[in-house]
Amino acid sequence: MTAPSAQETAPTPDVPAEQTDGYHLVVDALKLNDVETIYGVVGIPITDLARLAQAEGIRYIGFRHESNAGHAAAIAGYLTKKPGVCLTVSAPGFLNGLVALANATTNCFPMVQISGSSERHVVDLKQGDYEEMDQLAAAQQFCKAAYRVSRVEDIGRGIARALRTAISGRPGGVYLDIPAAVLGSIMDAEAGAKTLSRLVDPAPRQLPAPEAVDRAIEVLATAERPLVVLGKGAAYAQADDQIREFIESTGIPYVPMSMAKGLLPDDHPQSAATARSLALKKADVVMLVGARLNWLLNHGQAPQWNPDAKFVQVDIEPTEMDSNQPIAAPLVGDIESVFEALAERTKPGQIAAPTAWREELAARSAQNVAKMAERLKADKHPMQFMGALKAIRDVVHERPETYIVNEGANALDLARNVIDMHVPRHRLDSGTWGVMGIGMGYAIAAAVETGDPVVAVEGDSAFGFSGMELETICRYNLPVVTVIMNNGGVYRGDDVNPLGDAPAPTALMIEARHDKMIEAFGGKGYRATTPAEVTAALTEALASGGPALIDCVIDPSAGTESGNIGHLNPKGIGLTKKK
Ligand code: ADP
Ligand code: TPW
Ligand code: MG
Repeated sequence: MTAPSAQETAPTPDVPAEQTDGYHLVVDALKLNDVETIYGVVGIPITDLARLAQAEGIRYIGFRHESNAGHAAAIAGYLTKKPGVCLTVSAPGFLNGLVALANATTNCFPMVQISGSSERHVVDLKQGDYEEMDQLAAAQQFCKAAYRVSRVEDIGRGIARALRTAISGRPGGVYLDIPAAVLGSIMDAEAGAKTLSRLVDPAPRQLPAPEAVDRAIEVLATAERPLVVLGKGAAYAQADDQIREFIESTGIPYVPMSMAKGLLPDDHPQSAATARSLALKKADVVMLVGARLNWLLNHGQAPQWNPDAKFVQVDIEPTEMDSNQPIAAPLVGDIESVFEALAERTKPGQIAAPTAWREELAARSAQNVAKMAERLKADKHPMQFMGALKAIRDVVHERPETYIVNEGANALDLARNVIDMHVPRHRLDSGTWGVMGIGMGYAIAAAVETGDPVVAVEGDSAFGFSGMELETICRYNLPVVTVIMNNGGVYRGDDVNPLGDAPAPTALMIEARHDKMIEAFGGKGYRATTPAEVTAALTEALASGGPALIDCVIDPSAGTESGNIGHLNPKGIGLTKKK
């Protein structure tokens, strides 16, 4: 199909009442299944699809780059437990969105990427169509499932199937390919309406087997040093009360993974987050709840873990079991059902964390908290990460409904530790891949989906991956405050090229004024060189409720290479510091 003919097939107000077309069927199918928001970037062949969706009452949020629209859809899925929908154009737009689809799949977020595509018979013979690409084949390996709708009467089925696949079982990203010709195809309206269906029970509960529950109870009952690890699957499950009840009634200490922070408030007496190393090293029974034993948990291996630890794992995905360590008690099911079954089948007092263990962890926590307080007290000049982050922490502490989006290396690792969370699902970060570029997309979706304020704490490099979406934030006048930890580089800003004047690979412009960027779009820019200025700027920005950006000038020599995962760096030549 050539570009003009795609335009010609656009839905027009004069589609006769007794007829419908692919555009209308897509919108009708989405509405029928409660899709309220679409995140996307328009162009042939989906511009009119976006227009029609908007005209029919679906909120359309237009982005500047598809990766950001995709990240927004993915985190919307995480926050709402309903698939987030991203709309992209053919080939390049599709590929830009695919990064986010893959990232959503990796993080187990429910998302559907709907992409327009070129004419099948031209693509298949590689005749060189406008934005030609075999998108279905390309998408397969990067998502949970990929489908194509090849006939207008299959649109309803395709959308229902994509939404169910994204949300059921282990959530993930689903690709749905809709060729331009299918969007433009006409069919009888009454027959068309009959092709649509509303999903019944799209994410069915998955109950654990009673014997699996009893096995887990037995393992937990024998523990001397039990530990619960809460992952983002636990946060996603929205079984907050059941999880809290289990933890508090058993007294078992817990460690939250980064996006599970706030599931129970970070200052909960049973939180072992501040005694994490000791907890991992000594725990004899570890109960993983919606958390994979991947690199983020050192694969469950010594020396970080007790080599004799037994694992209980709660996960909806059976194939996750035994992936890294033998699982003594697999609990396959959805977290809410599993915790209900545990509550039902545990005898009073049967699982109880020994006091000695709880006290040991509490004592280590107290020590570490005191150490951290010392570090946070230091108000050095030029400003350090800690100074800026403490200021942010104290301001958002007053507003626990604030969403924190966070990416970078040092900017990520340090903010994760300093900014404590008190409400579930309010910390959104680089996740399983440690990906850069989620920042503005996550921030936009959090604001759009909830209406609550968002503070995006961004490394200066990390911010660059999605920075143009400042315009999107301003266009929709969203309550997003972007705070840049501007240390002038990837990891730090004082790396030099020993051989010449060209900037070092990790260098960024130390004098960059990110605050001026948002001013170009009518937002409020601030520049902060001291923690007091950060406090003042953030307080004012949050009170205003509008888009703002605070460029925090951080010591360029602050920060370590790769943040706290330097051990994953192959031996390299490292930094050459400025004399
Ligand atoms: P983290 O990075 O926070 O440790 P992961 O992303 O590694 O978390 O793990 C999330 C896990 O949660 C995945 O294995 C996924 O299958 C699981 N999961 C997601 N939703 C549910 C649910 N409703 N019930 C049970 N497990 C779930
Ligand atoms: C899509 C590699 C990991 S962290 C990072 C990069 C480029 C930026 C670190 O600098 P920043 O933070 O943000 O200024 P700070 O505070 O340490 O100075 N491309 C993608 N993802 C990743 N993870 C990278 C590259 C990387
Ligand atoms: Mg930096």
